[in-house]
Parts: sequence; C-alpha cells; structure tokens
Amino acid sequence: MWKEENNQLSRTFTFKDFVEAFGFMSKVALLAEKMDHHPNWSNVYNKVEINLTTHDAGNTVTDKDRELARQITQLLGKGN
Ligand code: H2B
Repeated sequence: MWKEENNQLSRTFTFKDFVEAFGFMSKVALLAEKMDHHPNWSNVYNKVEINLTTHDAGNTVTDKDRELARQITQLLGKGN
C-alpha cells in the first residue's frame, strides 16, 4: 500500500532478486519520463523504495504523484 506521510507518497516493493527489481525500475523510468514526473527512489538488491513528491510544488504531494503511484501499481497488477 502507498502511504502518505511527510509530504510524500511512499511504498517499498520487494522482488525475487536484483534483476527483477531493476527490470521494474526500467519500466518505472520509462513511465516517469513519459509523464515528465520522476520518482525519488533507492534500490538495495531486491528492494525498491519509492518516494513521490512534486518538487515544483514545494515538495508536496499533488495529483501528479497520485497518478504516477497509480500507474506504478498498475504495472505490477497489485492492489493499490
Ligand atoms: N518530478 C517530480 N517528482 N516533481 C517535479 O516537480 C517534477 C518532476 N518536475 N519531473 C518536472 C520534472 C520539471 O522539473 C520539468 C522541467 O518538467
């Protein structure tokens, strides 16, 4: 589940291994570029932590973050 806290929408995704995690990141990168809205994120082996905020709006959560979160979730076919 995405959690809204500290002006960010956050979620950590866990995969089987690094290749799966990085494959996911590649898809998110293309999505982000298409939307011109980019995640703050980090990866450690099979985990990807994503924090969505809109820096153009002073680092607050906007509809752009909500929409990117929705599309990331959809990418995985996971519940929101
Ligand atoms: N991504 C995020 N997360 N927040 C922004 O405010 C933002 C962005 N602004 N991607 C976009 C790019 C802006 O910097 C460019 C110039 O459109």
